[in-house]
Amino acid sequence: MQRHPANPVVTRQHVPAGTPHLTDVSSVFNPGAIQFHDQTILLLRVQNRGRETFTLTARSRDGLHFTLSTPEIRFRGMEKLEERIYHCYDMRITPLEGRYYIMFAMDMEEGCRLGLAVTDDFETFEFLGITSGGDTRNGVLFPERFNGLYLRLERPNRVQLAGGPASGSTIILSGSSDLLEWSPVGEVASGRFHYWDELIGGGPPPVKTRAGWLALYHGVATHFASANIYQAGVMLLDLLDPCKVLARSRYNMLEPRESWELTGQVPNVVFPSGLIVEEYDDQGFARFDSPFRLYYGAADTVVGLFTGRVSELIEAATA
Ligand code: BMA
Repeated sequence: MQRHPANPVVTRQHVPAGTPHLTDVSSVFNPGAIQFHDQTILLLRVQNRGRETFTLTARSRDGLHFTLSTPEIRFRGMEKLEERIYHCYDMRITPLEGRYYIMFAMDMEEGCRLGLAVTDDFETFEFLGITSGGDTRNGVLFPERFNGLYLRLERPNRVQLAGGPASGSTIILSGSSDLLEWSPVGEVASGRFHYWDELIGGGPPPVKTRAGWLALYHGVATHFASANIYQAGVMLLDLLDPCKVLARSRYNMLEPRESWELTGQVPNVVFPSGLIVEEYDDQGFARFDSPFRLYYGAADTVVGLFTGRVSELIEAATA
């Protein structure tokens, strides 16, 4: 597995001029990613110099050269919410039953909630609702139902990072019959204190393989006093009962090393959020020899691309 030599593949320079509140932005990062017909689409988190957050669409035919569209995405129906919403961010795109669902974090007065939107064409987006009660983040929807139940990974915020935002050390599985009301099903995995993944959160939506669900995640090492180091790792979850962890990477598979991962708005961050697997078999399992593209946020400032084969992700989980 390797970083693409053309990294970082999306930066703030990609934002076209012309929209006043999107002029000379600070950062473009933590993208959701999907292959849509012959295009790779990214939903990017963009921050301007007012530290306001917007979601921009990026499109590419080769997965490398992206064109960004302005203005930002408008989630139809969100304007009807009475509560104040500060930021919507970290979009995860899941293809499910012929539509594309987007789960994202919403910073509100009482903490972080999970919002859900849906699109069929990546032109118009319908806001479906706030789908969590308590403070939670990193909501990641599975691409199919399990005995009629929709499932998602989420990461309740229970830990306060030193001088920083609320975070958490346990990924749980929740279930829903309508995608709107969710209740916990069980615990999936917790942080391993003293090691690379002390605090954890789900990454891109899980990918089905014959070895289990490939679930990339981020882990934060907090024990370096001045820095939280965000890294990426991978778990394999049981195909029928995703609460069961079959394997989990002892080593991170990607850590901040390049200058643009080590330096930026928030130093020492790689944040895996968009995974595209090229080839699936006719029963919907990702092929072991299929190439993958992982789009990730680096230092909360730019987007990186990491590539390899599905088999290498599985090896990383079992190493
Ligand atoms: C997490 C989230 C991510 C962000 C990371 C590093 O808590 O807010 O969106 O990339 O922190 O700042």
